[in-house]
Amino acid sequence: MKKNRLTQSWRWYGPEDPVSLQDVKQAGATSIVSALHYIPHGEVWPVADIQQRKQQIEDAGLTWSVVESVPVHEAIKTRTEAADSLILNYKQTLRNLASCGIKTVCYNFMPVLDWTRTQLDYELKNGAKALYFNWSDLALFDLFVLKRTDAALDYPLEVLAEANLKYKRYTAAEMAMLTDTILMGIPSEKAISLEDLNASIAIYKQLGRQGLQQNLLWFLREIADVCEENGVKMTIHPDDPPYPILGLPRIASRKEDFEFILAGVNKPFNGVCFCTGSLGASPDNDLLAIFSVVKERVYFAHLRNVKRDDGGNFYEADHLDGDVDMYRVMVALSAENASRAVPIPFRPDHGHQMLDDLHKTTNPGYSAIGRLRGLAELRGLELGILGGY
Ligand code: DNO
Repeated sequence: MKKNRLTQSWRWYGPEDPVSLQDVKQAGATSIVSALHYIPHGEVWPVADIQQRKQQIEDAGLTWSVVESVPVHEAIKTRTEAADSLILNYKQTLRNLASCGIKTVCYNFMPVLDWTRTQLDYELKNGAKALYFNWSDLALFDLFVLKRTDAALDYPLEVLAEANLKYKRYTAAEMAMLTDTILMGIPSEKAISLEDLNASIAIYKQLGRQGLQQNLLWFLREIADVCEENGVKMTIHPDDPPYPILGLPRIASRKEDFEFILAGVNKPFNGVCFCTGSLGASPDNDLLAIFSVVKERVYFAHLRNVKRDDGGNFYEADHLDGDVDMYRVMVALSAENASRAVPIPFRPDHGHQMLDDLHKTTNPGYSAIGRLRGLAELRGLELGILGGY
């Protein structure tokens, strides 16, 4: 009997992506993870636009399996005035996607900033480049660029000392680069401004962690009917990195957070995107323990590795190297997948900028060759674990 394999997927930013759908085919993925990044957050995605993207993907012989992301507008996360009408828009977008047959949706509930790194070209010994997160660089930005009140209270003394040294040493260009990197978010969407970030930090301070948790539950309850009626599965992406930064609350970082989210709206549509790189950035997270509590609700996976140092800084390592035990993760994921009628899609999350891609302009983390390597390694790992086809 043929064994259940995970669906090999690939993030594609759309026609502007320097990695073409032909490249994706050559890498061996069969399904695409995509989003209509050009539509401003909060607006309804028209059926015609969804169909057009779907057609482009299908014309290349691929399928559109997951939407990553339908972004949750800040007004929903903070539940301010516009939230009620924005929820109506969100629901309409879900209906429209479902009417086109696209029913797995990834989203996050991270305040203001999506994933955060302090460097996008951290050079590894072999010359490849990786994404990097360094606490003293974050502190440097926080203290001297953002100038957040009481920021110094959030960092250990060694980190503050290092940040002060860097402040004396960094050139204006280096400071500007650091600022851009932190504010960037998704490459094809616009970066946030310092003013907006400061204003949002004040709003989230007011709201607090519990307030944000309640707003997530409110959001999930609001969309529950539409998801159930249309067979939509929502998958929350873990916080990246999985701890508070810049004074912003975090609610999807640890095992308890996921237990809270899944129990809070205990319905099958309420699922998780199991992102090993995000969760693995915290030494406190036991990934297999987290997987065991969420596994039935995992409808999407991001497989990536990280290498941490003693100070909690980390770079993105090769997919089969680093602090995440990818072998054990794959064993657990494959076992769960074996019981599924619909295989779980996974994508090699990020990849090093390497070989020819070092000379190209690529989306940070999303160049072709590093991900191709990651995908090849992961599919081989899976096949070995399954013991054949
Ligand atoms: C980073 C990605 C995230 C993810 C969103 C999901 O590379 O994994 O940006 O797409 O957080 O909403």
